[in-house]
Amino acid sequence: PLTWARYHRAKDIDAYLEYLAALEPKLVSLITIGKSSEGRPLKVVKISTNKKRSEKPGIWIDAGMHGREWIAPAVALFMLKQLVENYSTNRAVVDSVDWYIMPLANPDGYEYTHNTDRFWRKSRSKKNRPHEMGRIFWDEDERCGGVDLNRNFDFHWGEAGASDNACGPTYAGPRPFSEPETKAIADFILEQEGLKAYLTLHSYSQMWLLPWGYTRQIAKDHDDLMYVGRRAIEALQKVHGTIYKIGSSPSLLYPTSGSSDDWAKGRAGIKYSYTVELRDRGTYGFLLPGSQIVPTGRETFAAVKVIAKHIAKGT
Ligand code: 0X9
Ligand code: ZN
Repeated sequence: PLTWARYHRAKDIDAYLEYLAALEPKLVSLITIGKSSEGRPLKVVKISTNKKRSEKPGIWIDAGMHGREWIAPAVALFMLKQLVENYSTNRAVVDSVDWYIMPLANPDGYEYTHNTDRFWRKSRSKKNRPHEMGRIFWDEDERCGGVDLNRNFDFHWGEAGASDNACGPTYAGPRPFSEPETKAIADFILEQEGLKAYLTLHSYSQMWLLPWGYTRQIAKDHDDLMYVGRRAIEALQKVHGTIYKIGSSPSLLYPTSGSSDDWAKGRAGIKYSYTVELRDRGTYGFLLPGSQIVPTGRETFAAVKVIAKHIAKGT
C-alpha cells in the first residue's frame, strides 16, 4: 500500500500531487513546466493563498535531481503534506510565503533506479553523436546516455568538478541546459518574481551547503547565508538530534560547477540558495530505509520553516 514508510513510483507521486490539488483547490495549483527526455511531465506544486499576482516572497524547493537519492522526493512530498493537509498547524508559513515545490526533478532517472539500476544518478537523455548514426550498440548502456542535471546549469558550466566524459556519473552534458529538465526549471524560476530562497534536496551526508560550489571564494553575503543556515540546522537538530554540517561545497565536499545552487544565486539572483544533503552519513547511504522518511521529513521541514520565516520578514 501507499504509506509514508515507503518510497513511491513516479506515477504514484504524480497521483498524490493531483490529490492535493483536488483537496485544496484554492490553495494548491499544479503546474506542468515541461517534459522529461522520456516524456514524463515535470510538475511543480504552487502553494499560495492568493491566486493572482502576489507581493509575497517566494521559496522554491526541488528534489530528486539525482535518481538514486530517494529520500529527497519523499521529503519534498512530506513537506507538501504538512503545508497542505496540515495547513492549520502551518498557517504562519503558508500565509506569508508562496511555495513552489518540485518533488521529482528527474523522473526518468528516478524510474530507472526502480526498474533497472538502483544507483543511477543522471537523466536518461540519449546521446546523439552524429558519427555514430546508424551504429548498432552492444547494449543500452554502451551508448552512455544521461547527463548529471546538477552539472548542466548555465553558470560556470563545465569548469571544476564536472566531467566531459559522457559515460561518467558527473557528465555536464554537451552544452549548458542540454537537458529538458534543467531548461524547464531554469525558465520557470526566471519567470517568477520575488523568489528569495532556492533549496535543492539531495542525499546523502547531512550537510547544509551554500554557494559557491565552483570556487573557493566566499559569496559577498556569505555571513547572511551562514547565519540563516545555522539557525535552520539548529531547528533541524532539535527534532531528532540529527547533526548537520554547514559550509560551502568546496570546503566540506568538493567543488562543482554548473550546479543549480550556484545558478540560482549567480544567475537568477536568489539570495538564500542552498543544497541540502539529507540523511544519513553513510550507514545506509542511498539505501536509506523507508522507516526514516517521516523523521527525516519532520526535521527537514523544521529547518525549511526557519528559511521561510526569515524571508517572510523581508530581509
Ligand atoms: O555533487 C553534487 O551534485 C551534490 N552532491 S550529491 O552527492 N547529492 O551528488 C553536491 C552539490 C553541491 N553544490 C555545489 N557544489 N554547487
Ligand atoms: Zn545529489
